[in-house]
Amino acid sequence: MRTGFRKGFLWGGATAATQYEGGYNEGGRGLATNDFVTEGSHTNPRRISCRFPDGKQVLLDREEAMPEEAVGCIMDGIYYPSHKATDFYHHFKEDIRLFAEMGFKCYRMSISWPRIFPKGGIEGEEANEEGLQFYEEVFQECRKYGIEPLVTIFHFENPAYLADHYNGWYSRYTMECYLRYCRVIFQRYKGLVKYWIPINEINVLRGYARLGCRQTDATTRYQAMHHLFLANALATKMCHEMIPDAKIGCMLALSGLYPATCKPEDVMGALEFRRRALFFSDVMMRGYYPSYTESMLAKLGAVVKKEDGDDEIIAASTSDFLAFSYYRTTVYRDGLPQKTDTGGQMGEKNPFLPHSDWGWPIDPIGLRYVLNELYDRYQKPLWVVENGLGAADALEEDGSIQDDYRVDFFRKHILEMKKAVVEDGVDLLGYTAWGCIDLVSSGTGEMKKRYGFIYVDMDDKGNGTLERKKKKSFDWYKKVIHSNGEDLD
Ligand code: BGP
Repeated sequence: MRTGFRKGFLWGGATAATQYEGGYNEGGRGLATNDFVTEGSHTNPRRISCRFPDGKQVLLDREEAMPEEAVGCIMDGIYYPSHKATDFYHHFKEDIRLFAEMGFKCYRMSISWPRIFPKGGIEGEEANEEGLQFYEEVFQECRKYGIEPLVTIFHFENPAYLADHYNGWYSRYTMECYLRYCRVIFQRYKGLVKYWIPINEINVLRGYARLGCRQTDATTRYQAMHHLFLANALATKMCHEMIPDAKIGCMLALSGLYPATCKPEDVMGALEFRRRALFFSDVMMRGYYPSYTESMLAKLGAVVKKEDGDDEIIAASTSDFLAFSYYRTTVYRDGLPQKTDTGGQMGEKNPFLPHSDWGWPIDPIGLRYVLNELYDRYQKPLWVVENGLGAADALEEDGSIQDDYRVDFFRKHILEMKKAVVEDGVDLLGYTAWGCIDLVSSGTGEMKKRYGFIYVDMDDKGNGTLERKKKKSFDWYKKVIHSNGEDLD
């Protein structure tokens, strides 16, 4: 029996370009669909700005279909958080130095696809050398400190050109462009990056901003998912061929789910709702569409067209590991509308759990539950690549940030994760805390919803010096990593 986390356990933190990198119009970068997504808040949802051929500009709901003929646009007088984000683009050396000081063994980040191919990688388009150079320096900086990069290839950010001209992932052409992009980055970074994630949280992708698709109906979404499954399998194959010692894994938002009661309708309904998330890992980990696919798609009203040979492509290359984000659990009651958000599946309030400032239940035991659920189902290595507490941190008069609540959150989650490893025998590769440095919330567009061990001086409107400050949790996490998860006091 294990007594603790494995030697070489990959402790670290995670970020994504669209929430952290900034520099949206620098270094030859093209526009991303997320560059049209406005600021927002808990009560005021983020929107997408678009322009019609006659010049009229309109703000859309994120869940709304993009009207025919309209394209994404940047409107005057509106703040778009992705444009500057918390400016990793100009601070990466300083930030990676701080990660190294915490003792990170691993840093999960994403490459901005339109920074490599401004139009997404259409035929004849050349890769942007300045973009390639930028990430090369980032990875070299990580390596300098012995930090292993874990790279997400597509994290909520589509080249706007592909969304506007090809309807994003609804079209197989986007998949071809994505694979050209993969080939270029695998080739360029093969000596620097060993761990890859082709797609972030595939199960919560929808609409124009995250999927690049103009329509939001179920057929569009699941057709796009089919293309993503193919892209995942082909990228996995390519990665194995080009970088033989690499590991490449799928990634889902897999916060846990409980039935509200033992009423059989609640239990059965919860099982079906859970399948809407596990469907994705079932395909990518096992290499085939599961037996319940037809009835699930029929209920959703989705019709998916496959081409000859698609099933064989998916079967030939499955993921090496299953990475997932875990923020919370949710409760399913019969008849509840089935919804998801950035934290995963959403349902009824759990009366047994405390909740974060943003209303997400805090459930450390749920993490152990999900680790077991997934390991029992797939028997392949797991990786917790996002977990954390979004909280409104306060700057004390002396400039310090006393985030004891964050330490408490992590302590309890890491303890349960340890039980999953030691007592339940789950094979776990690593743990990267989400938003290890403050960044823009994907769900609400706020800065106020902070996750970091490192504070960044910036407000919801982008004002601030961008100065970095260590929070109280910084030294605590350093100790956790140094002791390989033994010292959690
Ligand atoms: C995950 C996303 C991240 C991150 C996180 C927290 O679903 O992969 O990009 O944002 O959720 O969510 P939020 O930013 O909405 O608090």
